[in-house]
Amino acid sequence: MTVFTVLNPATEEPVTTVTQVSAEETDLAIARASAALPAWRAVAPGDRARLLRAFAAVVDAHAAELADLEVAGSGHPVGAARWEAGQVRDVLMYYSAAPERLIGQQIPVPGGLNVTFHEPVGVVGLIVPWNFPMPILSWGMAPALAAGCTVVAKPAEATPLTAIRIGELALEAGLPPGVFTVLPGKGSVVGQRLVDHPAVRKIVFTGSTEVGRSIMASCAQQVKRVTLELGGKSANIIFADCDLERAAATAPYAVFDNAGQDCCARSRILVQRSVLDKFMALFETAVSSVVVGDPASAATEMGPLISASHRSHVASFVPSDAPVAFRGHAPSGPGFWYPPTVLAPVGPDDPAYTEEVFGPVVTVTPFADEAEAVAIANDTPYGLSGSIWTADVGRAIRVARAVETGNLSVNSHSSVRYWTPFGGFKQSGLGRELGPDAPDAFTETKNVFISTE
Ligand code: TAP
Repeated sequence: MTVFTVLNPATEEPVTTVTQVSAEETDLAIARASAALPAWRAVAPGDRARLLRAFAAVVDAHAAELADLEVAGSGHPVGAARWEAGQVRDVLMYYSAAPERLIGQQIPVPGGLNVTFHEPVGVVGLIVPWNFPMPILSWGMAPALAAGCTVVAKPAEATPLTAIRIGELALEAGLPPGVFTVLPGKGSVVGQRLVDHPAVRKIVFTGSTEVGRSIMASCAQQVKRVTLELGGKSANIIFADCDLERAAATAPYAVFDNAGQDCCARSRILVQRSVLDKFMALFETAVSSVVVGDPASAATEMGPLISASHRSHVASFVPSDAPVAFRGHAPSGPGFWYPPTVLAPVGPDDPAYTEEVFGPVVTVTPFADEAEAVAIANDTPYGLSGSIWTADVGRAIRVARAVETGNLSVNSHSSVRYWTPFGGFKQSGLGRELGPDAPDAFTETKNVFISTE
């Protein structure tokens, strides 16, 4: 039996221990999920909808408890953690409308008609990273359950607490046993078993591009369905004609949210050269104002990094001779703290400029014109997110169409909404989550001819 100690990233104190699931126990859970599938897919659509709404209500009733768990176990600021618990409720409510809307087609053909059905794909394996344990769990869980699939979820080893609790709340809400199961454990054990087990018909993976690539290769052995939400290195493109004060004031939150441990982090700021000096002055003021500290305090905007090893990884992008333009604050003493850090000017080969740091480190690069801004933004194997700041509507649309990325915002620093599609171009992923079509990704289309002769 392996036991994992969850540490509070803000204090380095143990929060609790979690017994990790073995490969054999994973097989048993998959067998229970397979056994639960026929009855779950047969639940009348309206009743499945009611159960998902009941699940949402139970999550809502425990939102404060879930948020406190995320503060203690993941170091998220309490304001963010409450929003994240609310997101689980909202995503469940949104997809509770889906069971009654899994609508097929009727296609006229000679001698009869064809009808299509959306059949649940089967048991879904959901593999979740440590950076947003609650929202990312819900993004896969809710549409899969709505589509009539059963779900076996593996939270990240470091942050299992909220997922375990949400698994308990599902039972409390009345979901039948085996329909939604949470298995804490290692990716190399539980995650790999979900990928390899033939009874698991689809994998929904969110995590690093490196692990995603190997999961895609393993899934290919069984032609297993897979959705991949992977890394990012997104650009925040600031044109001279924009509201520069607003662009600078929000730029810290575009990259330092969740201490930069955000796949959508706009970790490359591109600024039109004519306003570079003015932007840097405004940005320095904004960065120094970010409130970094005790995650349990309502005023805190940025907490610690997840672990000591991750802090070492982030720090490796800022060697002693790094071009640090300025830094924000971070507490000293216990906790995996790292201050918001701005690097400029950076060379095009600097790893902080080319690689996903997944921490509060951002680079600033000047550009001359629209064509150069687009070329720099696209000069990355990733394509997940990004922002464009300009007062010119035509340019906003031209640049939004030209940047090879899945989710963009214009004159805003955020682009993720559960009722709009989310996912990446290039090595940022495969497939889309969220939005109205998400349940379709958990179904197979069955086409049936009915003779009228
Ligand atoms: P990973 O190391 O890739 O881990 C993600 C999940 O996969 C964890 O649950 C992990 O388990 C599991 N895993 C590891 N090896 C596995 C294997 N061989 N088979 C099956 N599962 C395995 O990523 P991370 O460090 O947790 O998260 C950071 C990365 O996720 C960043 O690159 C970030 O950009 C990306 N991310 C992307 C998005 C979207 S939506 N595109 C959102 C959030 C994060 P363990 O915990 O045991 O390692």
